Amino acid sequence: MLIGKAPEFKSSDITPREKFLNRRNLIFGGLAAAGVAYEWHKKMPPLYTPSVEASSKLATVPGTFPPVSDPVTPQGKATSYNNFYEFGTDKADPKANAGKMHVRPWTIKIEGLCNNPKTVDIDALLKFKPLEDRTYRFRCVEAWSMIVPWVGYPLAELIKFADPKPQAKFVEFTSLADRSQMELPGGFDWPYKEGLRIDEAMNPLALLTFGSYGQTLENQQGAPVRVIVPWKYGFKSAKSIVKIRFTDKQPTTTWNDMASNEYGFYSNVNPGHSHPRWSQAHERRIDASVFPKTIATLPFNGYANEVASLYNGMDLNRYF
Ligand SMILES: Nc1nc2c(c(=O)[nH]1)N[C@H]1C(S)=C(S)[C@@H](COP(=O)(O)O)O[C@H]1N2
Ligand SMILES: [Mo]
Repeated sequence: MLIGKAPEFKSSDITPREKFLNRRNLIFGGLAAAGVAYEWHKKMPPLYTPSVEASSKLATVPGTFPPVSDPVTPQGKATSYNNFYEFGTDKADPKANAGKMHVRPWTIKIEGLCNNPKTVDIDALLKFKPLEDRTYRFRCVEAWSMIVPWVGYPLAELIKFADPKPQAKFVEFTSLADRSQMELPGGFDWPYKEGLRIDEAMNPLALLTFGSYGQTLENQQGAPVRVIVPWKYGFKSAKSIVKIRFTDKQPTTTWNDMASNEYGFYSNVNPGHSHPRWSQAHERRIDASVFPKTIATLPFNGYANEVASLYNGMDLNRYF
């Protein structure tokens, strides 16, 4: 299978960091001025290097979305304290280990109950719609939070392109699982899977995300493409996606499958509904320089105006 599989890793594929950065700056200077920087992949040979070296600027257009007044979490913090269990269960593991992952070439398979099933190349996907800067609150189920300027376009655009059939009610996301590039620790049923109801996925806040802080995602953040669903606990935001499938049944998802009493399918941020082992009423900001360090958690992570109507008539204690 071709999906998400990169060619064999050869040491000759590695571009020395200095050389690469210089070349990038050269190409970039001209392109950025012309406003076509997001097409940079076209101009460059494929590079199979760790993301720290491959991370590049992404040109964005102004978008409209609810502003966040809290200070943005420093980039170094948001990219060194991560959950990406494929690379290990410690918060420092993803940064230490995800450099091994090849993010080019990369394809995303669109399948299931849709009229336009297709395998799409990541660079085509990246250029499909203008990229926006979207600064979002992000709240992990483990009660920490950060504020990150993500770069992407609404997931709704990809769903419209896929053109789901009327029977399709859910969309399932599958992450890469490749033992040659990842640890894939035991005790999990890899690949990592997540899912949303289609109307949730179509909400303008749900972002198909290619970057953060104006640059392509670091591997540990889920390069080359992930989902960001800011009103839900972090685990709903699947990383390094290789497949999107439309289905009429609620898909099984990694954490819900592991412990359905602890991690619901919906997992909307809800300060009133405790996790069986801890309260969800507060969150610790991973940015140590902000005060206070612990703040009250908001319903739907502060996005109630935008998303609460999706759940009208639902008992959110039952469908947590
Ligand atoms: N494929 C995959 N996606 C994943 C995870 C993971 O382990 N594997 N962890 C989730 C969890 S629990 C959180 S909190 C966020 C973390 O995103 P961040 O590292 O960019 O903060 O990614 C989510 N997406
Ligand atoms: Mo999380």
